[in-house]
Amino acid sequence: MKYLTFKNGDPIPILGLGTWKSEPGEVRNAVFWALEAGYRHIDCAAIYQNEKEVGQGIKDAMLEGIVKREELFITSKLWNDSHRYEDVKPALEKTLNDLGLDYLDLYLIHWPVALKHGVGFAQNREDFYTYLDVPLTQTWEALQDVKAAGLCRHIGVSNFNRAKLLELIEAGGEIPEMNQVELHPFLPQDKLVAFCREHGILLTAYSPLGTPDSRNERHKNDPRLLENPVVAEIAKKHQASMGQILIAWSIAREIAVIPKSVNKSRIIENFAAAQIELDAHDLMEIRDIGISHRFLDGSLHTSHNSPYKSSDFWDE
Ligand code: NDP
Ligand code: 1BO
Repeated sequence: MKYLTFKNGDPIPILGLGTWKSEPGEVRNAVFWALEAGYRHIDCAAIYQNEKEVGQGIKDAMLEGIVKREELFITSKLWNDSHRYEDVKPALEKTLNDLGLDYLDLYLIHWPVALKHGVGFAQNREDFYTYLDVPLTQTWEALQDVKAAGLCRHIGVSNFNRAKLLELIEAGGEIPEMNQVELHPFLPQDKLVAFCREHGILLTAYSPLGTPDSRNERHKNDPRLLENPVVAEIAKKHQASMGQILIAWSIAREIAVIPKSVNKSRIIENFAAAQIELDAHDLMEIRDIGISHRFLDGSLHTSHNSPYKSSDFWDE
């Protein structure tokens, strides 16, 4: 397995398992199969409402001697309703309790959007805080403090654009160690990637397969990464699946990647993508793919009379 390296020298496995929309009832097995197959990096979040089952998969794998805690890299994310300083530590403690762990390897601010405590998804204007009510620097200070207290080893953010990252950098404390954002050939985000590299911020690519989800009617006309002819041609050349090429593309960019699957054979297939080396010609073909699309449209955070705009989290 390839690794990326944090500034203090700690490694993060470049390929991990995503768990969003992995239902309770299936995610325990997905995590267990992943650890059995060799994954050591699992991406979680409180809002996925499945951390207890993820924890069960981890626990069972440890009990069977498949993996030790110190070999694992577990990420979770602070939900939007716990951005106030006093809410951060209890939120992290709940996640740790649900996962059955005593520390996380990485804790991220999930979105630069604050909701009133106890609100899962906003239904009206009253459910939101603004940046004046809860500045991002307040939440970031709390993350630095839970790290200092030993509850997590590394801290970072998710869905942060350059302006929001700069706001934290200019506050003068610790620079975020990770930014987890949507990244795939339809959304390479070259400027954000360059900015993060300049500031020593690692990146994780979410929705690397284009989050294909036929259950979601609203997205039925989205372009499909897993049906793109350029990706298909490169897959044929490498005798690989299209999913593997998409995963290998992030790895070639030295960006961590967290494909989600609850299917045992796809979990194994995705893991094997770490062995695929794309060449310069493949990367050029993908660069010239000519389709630009963001799958996660962010409307969740900008609707219901929200004080937030998509420009609060995205540049391009
Ligand atoms: P992905 O791009 O990983 O796509 C997942 C979908 O692809 C599932 O429907 C899965 O189905 C299917 N799939 C998995 N492997 C293959 C394969 N080899 N070939 C064909 N289909 C495949 O989408 P996600 O949006 O889930 O992103 C991955 C992870 O990133 C999330 O699970 C989450 O952990 C994280 N994330 C973080 C966000 C954030 O705001 N920070 C936002 C979105 C995601 P099946 O399970 O049946 O295999
Ligand atoms: C609730 C949407 C965020 C996925 O990580």
